[in-house]
Amino acid sequence: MFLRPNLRLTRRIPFNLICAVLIFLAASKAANADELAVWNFNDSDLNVDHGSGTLTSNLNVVNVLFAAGTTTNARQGDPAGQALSLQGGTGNANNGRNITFAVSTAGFANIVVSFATQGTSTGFTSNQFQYSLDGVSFVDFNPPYTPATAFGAVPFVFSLAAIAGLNNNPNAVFRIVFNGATSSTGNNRIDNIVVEGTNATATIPEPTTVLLLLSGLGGLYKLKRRRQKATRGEHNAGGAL
Ligand SMILES: [Ca+2]
Ligand SMILES: [Ca+2]
Repeated sequence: MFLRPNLRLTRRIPFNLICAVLIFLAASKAANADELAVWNFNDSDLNVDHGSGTLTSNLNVVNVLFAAGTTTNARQGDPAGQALSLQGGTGNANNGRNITFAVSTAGFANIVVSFATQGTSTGFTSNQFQYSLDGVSFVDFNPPYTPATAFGAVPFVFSLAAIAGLNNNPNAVFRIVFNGATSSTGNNRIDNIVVEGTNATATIPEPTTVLLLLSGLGGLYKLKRRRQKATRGEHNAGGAL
């Protein structure tokens, strides 16, 4: 984007202030979220599909299935494809069990976890999102949630920006504990699990970027002064006639 300064305005605004604003804009751009791990389940497995991470489940294996997914919360142009589909199991044995996904946040901050989900009326109706700083102790985050019966257009989003211990943490782990299933085939689908954060090392612009900004703005300022002098010269010349 080319910034065309209002020359009349720049005469009144301190040069340093303009530089500070430009630096802030550069820093804001660098702070865009990066996807650390994405599971789209389109290949009907638990392996991560973009980025790095490990997803495991302690539900009975026969109740870990895959069914039609959604584009809600999909990234990088992923199609709906398949979704993870988790069943209550015989005797609702899977109540209290979980899926757990470990994603290193090394170099990143402001961690956000999101996913699309839906559930049948006899599926898991009370699901608790948790995080862990060490992969051993898990902490409830937000109250339990109940999925709607269809994916809908809005994903569940858990912003963990306030949990400083999750920043720059190679041992960060996230978990969903499922409860409330009332039939063996009652189920929840989950699709497009995304763990993202902002690059903690890129929120301050590189020194070269700052120098480029300063030199560019300096050049514009000199050009403006030259034009002003030239204009004054023309006026003076015209007045002498
Ligand atoms: Ca999918
Ligand atoms: Ca996969």
